[in-house]
Amino acid sequence: MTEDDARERIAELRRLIERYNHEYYVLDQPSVPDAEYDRCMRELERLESEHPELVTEDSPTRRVGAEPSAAFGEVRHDVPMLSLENCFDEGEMRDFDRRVRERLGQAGPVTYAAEPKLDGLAVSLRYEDGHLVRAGTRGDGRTGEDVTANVRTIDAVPLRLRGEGWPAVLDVRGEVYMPLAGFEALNERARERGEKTFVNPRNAAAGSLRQLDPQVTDRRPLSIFFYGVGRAEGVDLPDSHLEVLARLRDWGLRVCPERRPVEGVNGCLDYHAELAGKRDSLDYDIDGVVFKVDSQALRDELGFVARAPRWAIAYKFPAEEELTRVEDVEFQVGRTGALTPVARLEPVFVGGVTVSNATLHNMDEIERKDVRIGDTVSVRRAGDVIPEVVSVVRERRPADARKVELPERCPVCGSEVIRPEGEAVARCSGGLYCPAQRREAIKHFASRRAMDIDGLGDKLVEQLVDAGLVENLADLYRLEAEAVAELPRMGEKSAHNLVDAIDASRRPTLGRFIFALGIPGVGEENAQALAEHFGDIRALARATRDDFVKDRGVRHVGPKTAESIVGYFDEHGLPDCGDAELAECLESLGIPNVTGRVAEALAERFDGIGALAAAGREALENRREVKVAGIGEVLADNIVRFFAQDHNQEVLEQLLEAVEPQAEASETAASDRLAGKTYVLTGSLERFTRPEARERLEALGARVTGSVSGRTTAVIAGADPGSKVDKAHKLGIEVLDEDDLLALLDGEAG
Ligand code: I6G
Repeated sequence: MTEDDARERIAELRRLIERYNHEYYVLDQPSVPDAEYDRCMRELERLESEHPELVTEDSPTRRVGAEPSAAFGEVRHDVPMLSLENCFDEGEMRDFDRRVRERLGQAGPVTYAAEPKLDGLAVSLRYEDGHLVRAGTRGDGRTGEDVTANVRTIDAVPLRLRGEGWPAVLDVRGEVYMPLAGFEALNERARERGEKTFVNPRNAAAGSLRQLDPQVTDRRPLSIFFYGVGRAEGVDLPDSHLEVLARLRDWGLRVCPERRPVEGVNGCLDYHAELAGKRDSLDYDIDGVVFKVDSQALRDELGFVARAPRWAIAYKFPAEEELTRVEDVEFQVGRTGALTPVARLEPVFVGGVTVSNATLHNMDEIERKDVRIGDTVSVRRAGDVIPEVVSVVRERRPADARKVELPERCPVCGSEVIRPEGEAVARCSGGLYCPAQRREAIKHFASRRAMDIDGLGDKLVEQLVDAGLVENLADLYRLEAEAVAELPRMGEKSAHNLVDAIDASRRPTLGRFIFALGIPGVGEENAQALAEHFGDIRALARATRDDFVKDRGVRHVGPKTAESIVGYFDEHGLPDCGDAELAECLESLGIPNVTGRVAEALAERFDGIGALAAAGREALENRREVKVAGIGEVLADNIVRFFAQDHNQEVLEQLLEAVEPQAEASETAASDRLAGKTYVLTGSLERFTRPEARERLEALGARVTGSVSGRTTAVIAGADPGSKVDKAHKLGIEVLDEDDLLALLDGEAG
């Protein structure tokens, strides 16, 4: 490519990229997929690196240009960045409007321009001859910090103005903010890396813009809305503020799509109410609405008072964050047994209501935020969201502030509280017994995919529990129609129907029954695997951890270490350890991979060097054998713990007096057309969930198992099937797809 060709192509690519940016950020209407944008960007980067003499400051590739600096320089605002008068209720809003009309001598309604007030950071950008030359924060209104290098990294900020007719010098004002989705993602990443999270999007935006290294800012998801002009040289702007904003948009400057003219104070109040309702669905935090007299001529008449214009006001929403004191921390038990710490607060008015409780989520959060009883904390309540403690004001911590301790016993039922290692959530182990979990346990038990008790929905379960007719699962089978008929909105017929439906559920498949018990973490597939493996509920209830997972070999000895140990003895024979302890001796031999902790583990396991030398690789290599498909350590612990609870055993025994789980396919099979056939389901199906497919096959008498063996009739594979299909191919077993499955169920194949 000649230099001229490169110049032409570079110019074309820059135009394209600027257009795509404009369509994406300003018009909200991208015309090409992201991949095409990326492709253009890469091509431009390549051409510019081949032709460095053609690089310009405002090329889209140069957003992150500057080196990190030691401090921010200063920016003087020729036209000061003013502040806004605030108001907080309808009365104050009406006062503002009255003052405006009185000053203007206008009896009729004034036209206002309404815009959301973003909770971000005010900035002023200067464009000279259409090029971005400078960006500063508000600072004290006259002098701010020079954040040009950082603002250039914000993709929504054009480095060059578009279109035509822009002023030779344009100072344009806007609010830099962090979209909520980007904020969540940023915090999620920080959490994953164990780094500090940002308290709210505003702090995140401010922290991101005030980075001395623009590369850091570049990685932060910032955006901007422009809301006004400070100075425009050489161009007459329209009289209407909203028309000015339309101009800004034409020049490629992003303006808020929620902006709108409103008539008089009633129009303002309607808009304010409307936006308050919309607030939670916006992708950015707002803290109120700004109303401005739309006409510049009228604004000029009104003028300024102190440092605020008389023609504008910010009508704030109730604050969503306030400070208060943590009086105590209590633990609530949720329907799944999870213990949630709740801060009891000195009542505080926040987000439009008085808040006296706020969630602390879990023990990890308490530790991360270091919340103590007695602390002054910032509490946030946004929209309908549950109030939460956001952060602690450490300077105000009293000397007698107390740490929060996780209780050892469930505050509701007194059962042991368990918090598996490495998990944030602590749970009550009371399961079927704990009143806090009872309702949900019963709802789950009755549900369609569990015992499938017709007509026993969530509402009815609530009624039965509230009336004291059902306290545990077994009570369902003791219900009498006469008592049920007494419930509100329940006639005799419905009561009989319910009792009949409960009766009809007395012979579930073992898999459904296990699933219905609601053992933490045991879903339908696991329940089925357990049913197939144990064949009997009492055998499952008696199982120990070793029946699910078994550790073989020696701790810390992986395959490589096992191999080097065996290799060492093959090569060197039996060394003489003398009087040395086995661990010490092993460590001194210099066997590759045998570190101190490996030597300790080997010494614990073997009586002497002779026994170790005689051990084969099998006896050394540490492997965790999972005996039931899908049941790893955590689930195994959950299962053993569930059945170890006296009260769960008691309910189970009572249940088994009424219910007879069936180890094989359900006796209610609609036909036995597929009797004797065994299928394995794998991958994701489009038209069924796996449990549904299993149910349909079982209804025709087929067995559905979790692993492929010589007895498998066929493997039915959906998308992304994994190793089961490979195994089927190896064993020469037929593999069917979803269409084949449909044909099978419809009776067209077998
Ligand atoms: O801080 C501000 C946020 C939003 C503003 C503002 C605004 O309009 C939507 N408008 C003015 C005139 C000022 N500050 C001074």
